[in-house]
Amino acid sequence: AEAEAVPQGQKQSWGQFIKQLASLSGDLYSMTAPPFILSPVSLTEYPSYWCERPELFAAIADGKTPEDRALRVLKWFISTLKGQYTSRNEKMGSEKKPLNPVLGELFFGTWPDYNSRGQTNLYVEQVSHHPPITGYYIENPTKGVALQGHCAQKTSFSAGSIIGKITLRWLDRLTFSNTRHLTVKQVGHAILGVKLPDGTVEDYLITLPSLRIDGIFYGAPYIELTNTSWIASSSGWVSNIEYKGKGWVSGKSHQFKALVTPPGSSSAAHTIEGLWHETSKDSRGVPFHDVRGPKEEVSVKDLGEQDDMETRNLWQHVAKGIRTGDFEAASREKTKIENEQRQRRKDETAAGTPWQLKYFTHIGEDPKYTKLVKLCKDIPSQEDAYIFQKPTA
Ligand code: HCR
Repeated sequence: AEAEAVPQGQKQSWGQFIKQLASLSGDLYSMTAPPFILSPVSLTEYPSYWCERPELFAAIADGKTPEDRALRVLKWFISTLKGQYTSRNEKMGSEKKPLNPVLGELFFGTWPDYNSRGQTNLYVEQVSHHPPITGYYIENPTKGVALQGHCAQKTSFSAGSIIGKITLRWLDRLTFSNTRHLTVKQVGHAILGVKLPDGTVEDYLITLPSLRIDGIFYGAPYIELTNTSWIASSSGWVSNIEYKGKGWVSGKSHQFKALVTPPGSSSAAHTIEGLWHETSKDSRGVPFHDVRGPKEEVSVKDLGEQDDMETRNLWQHVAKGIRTGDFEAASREKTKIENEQRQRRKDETAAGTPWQLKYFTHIGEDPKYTKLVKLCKDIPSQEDAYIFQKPTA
């Protein structure tokens, strides 16, 4: 049963990949992985998961009170998790290793206006290659709702429990290896702005959950969310979301419990519990969110209309190789892109003209984060950010 999801010819390279993971130092994306685990999609496409239910994003603006809006923000946020963390399993059979974006890589998309919900626009730019950091901005100008954020990851490898290690010596390798997992701490945050009828803007700080990647030994990685994350509003309403997976013996995958607390209070006015990839209810049994129905994938321009730096254009030959199983072509095309990038960086250094980001500006401290983080517990008191601005020309 060992590593049963790994194709015959790739077991050795999967073993080497796991060994590399065990001595993980830094960048997971630049590690060489066997073809079966490669995704043809670049990480710059991932921010689209934030808006695959655009009607929930738009509906935040229809909230009549700060409490109503805080609940709508929570409902939209919880409803994004299924796409963010289980969609590769649904589409490709397991979690996959995304393409590692190049510096300045761009991804744009839209969700059309429909039933007066307004059009939603997505702008993504890879703001750093090493470490990989992705900046994103999602707006629904008609409704006055906008989300600005950035995301990086810190990854560590757990080699298994002590019991596991003892078992390794006297029993079989499987028992031991079963407990190995990757822990991915998401670095970064998002700020959601909601324009109110009086022209003022209500802000929400959104922090990101930690991930545990299990199933690695079997070659069938999948994600569970762990610890807690926060949504803190400038109105004073705060949601604390706790994530749990299947226990050692029982329990269900993808559980969450959210406590929604009014300004200045320490006791929750609402408790929402359920499974983030399915449904949840409040403490009176009233249904809260339901993501069992279809979602809307982002619409993207045809390849012919895309700029050289736009994700799907840039990676098209690599993606085709991965999709058609022509891994030699995929690897050749990937090397071409990487060499071209190395040369660009050398030329820039020689000319003293570093790469200029097009859509985002880095700031060392995000004032909105610094203000709203005071409503949260056990997270850094300040963070940097990437501020979106549309190019003028
Ligand atoms: C960790 C991960 C890359 C980062 C992906 C992030 C955190 C990116 C931001 C999105 O909003 C949410 C998101 C979802 C993904 O679950 C997460 C990826 C899962 C795997 C991937 C690793 C770099 C690849 C590991 C390689 C093998 C073991 C699968």
